[in-house]
Amino acid sequence: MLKVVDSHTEGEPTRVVLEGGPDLGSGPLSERAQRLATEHTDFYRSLVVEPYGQEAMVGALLVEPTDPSCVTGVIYFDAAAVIGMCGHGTIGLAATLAHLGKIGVGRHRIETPVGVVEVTLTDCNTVTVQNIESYRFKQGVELEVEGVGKVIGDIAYGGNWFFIVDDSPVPVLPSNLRTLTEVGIKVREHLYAQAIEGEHGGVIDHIIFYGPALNAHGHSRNFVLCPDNAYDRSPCGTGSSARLACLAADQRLAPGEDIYQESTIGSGYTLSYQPGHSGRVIPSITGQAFVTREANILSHPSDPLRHGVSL
Ligand code: PYC
Repeated sequence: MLKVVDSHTEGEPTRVVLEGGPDLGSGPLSERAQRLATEHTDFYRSLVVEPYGQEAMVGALLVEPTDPSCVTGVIYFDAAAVIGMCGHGTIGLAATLAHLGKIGVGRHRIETPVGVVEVTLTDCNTVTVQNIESYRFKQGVELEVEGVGKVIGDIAYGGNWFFIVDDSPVPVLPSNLRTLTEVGIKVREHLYAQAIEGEHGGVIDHIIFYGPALNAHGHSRNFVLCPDNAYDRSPCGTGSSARLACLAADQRLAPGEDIYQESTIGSGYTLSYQPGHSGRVIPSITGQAFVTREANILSHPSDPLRHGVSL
């Protein structure tokens, strides 16, 4: 039996696995994440897809940290991949740990496979994540995508790899969700077909399109395609980190300056950065999460759909 706590961060769901996960051994979290990805695919997938999970859900498996100054270690995954870091998931995790009485208002460190991040809990729902150092790898990469046309974007890292298109080929509006998703998938397939990668062969499995904000205080609105082809209901913490690195590199945003990033559904994050090493940035992402469910997941050996619906 698995003990989980579900939450949503600005509309994007997170499922924290407290107990009952597979034994991933000890050692660096990056190695344990690799073990989860290769040896326990059915386990992690089943938690975030129907009938046991839900669309867009990201899982957060709690593990023992190697760094004793951290309140926990965590490995994030969606239905298609184990991912390096997750911004909305970390906000959801902090709200979950507060709900369980494991952390209080103040600053706490959390270990992920890509490094230690810091969370500041302002109240039981409001969390600021100070993410790992983020950077732009390539600027103005021009693609000719079949059925879409010319698409120009930056390749940037914020804990995951992103292709960031400032000038969305499709208006970023909820009414265009289906088209945004289809075009995002085509862009990602084009990157794969052309072997266009992040640094050291990093797989670019997230695509972001930007358009004008719909609210007066918004900086811009984004659409984020995740590895499992679901779109992020929040503005994506790691994607926003990667974008901050691009804005900083282009001198379009000063250190310490706040912007409000709208998501596709109209929720949002307050974002800013401080300079990091070698032109990188240290992003801050502030948003709210609400715990929605405490549950025991029962997996029935006789249930043919216990590993999830797979079409
Ligand atoms: O918030 O970083 C994020 C994220 C990644 C995938 C879904 N959300």
